[in-house]
Amino acid sequence: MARLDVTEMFHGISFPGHLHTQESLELALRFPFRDTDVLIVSYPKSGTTWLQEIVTLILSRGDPHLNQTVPNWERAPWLEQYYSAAVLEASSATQRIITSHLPHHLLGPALQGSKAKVIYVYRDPKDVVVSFYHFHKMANFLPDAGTFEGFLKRFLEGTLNYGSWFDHVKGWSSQKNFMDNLLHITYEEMSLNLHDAIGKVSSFLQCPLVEEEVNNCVKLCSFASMKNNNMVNYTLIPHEIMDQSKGSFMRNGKTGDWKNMFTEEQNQYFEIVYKSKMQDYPEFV
Ligand code: PPS
Repeated sequence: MARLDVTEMFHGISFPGHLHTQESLELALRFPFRDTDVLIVSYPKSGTTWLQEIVTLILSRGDPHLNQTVPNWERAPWLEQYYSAAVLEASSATQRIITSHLPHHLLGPALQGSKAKVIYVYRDPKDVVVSFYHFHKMANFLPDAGTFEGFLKRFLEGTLNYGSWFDHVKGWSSQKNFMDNLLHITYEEMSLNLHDAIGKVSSFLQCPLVEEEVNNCVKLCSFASMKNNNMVNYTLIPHEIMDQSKGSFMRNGKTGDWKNMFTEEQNQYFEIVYKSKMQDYPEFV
């Protein structure tokens, strides 16, 4: 499946046609979750791959075999992408790890009544937009990045692929008090203390680890370790699709990198839009 220049519009949100079809998106909305499933949900560039690695390793009790022999998109496929139905059907895992970038208003109904464990990861949106901008430059299945000024405008309008960051975060956050099986975690807390973040995820998954197992996870989930792991750094993807000569998928893995990209005017503009869109969500302001 190439379709590098195709965009699928689905419920008013654009998705890269290289990875999505109308049928795969429709199927995701009707997906029969199992109570044993673990679902990682995020807006792109928020720490998805990191969480895929953390969950894989927790469920393997720190054993590196799976995360170093099976690509992340096979052991934690994106539900809405065209290949996931086949991967999930072939899966023999007792506890499936599934990933999604879909907003809650689309995926929520399929989860209703399910005890699947959902982990929502989010990140400072200023770092998200910078990471997404660099990703657009090397991912040939995404539209041209253009200037950062224009890209930032499209991010704030919610017209980039995968839709509005604001709608995504608000939709999943609004479920905090309604879903027992939902954990929120931030990229920043994983950066600050990976050991404790892994502990938080392992308790949520009811998969307690001994100290040595946690330490193995910490080592294998470090930025340096993941950057060198071909099963997660996307170097298995052909250059025509992801051209890592233009920048690495594992780019710098830092918090606050937006300060190296935003001008003062862009920061002010961002703050104004952010405050107006998030005013009813005091935990974010
Ligand atoms: S995607 O395309 O949506 O799956 O991208 P996603 O995985 O959500 O986000 C990619 C960014 O996460 C960074 N990353 C990490 N940071 C710190 N530590 C570890 N272990 C790690 N793994 C991935 C990755 O470098 C991208 O961020 P930027 O800011 O571009 O470096």
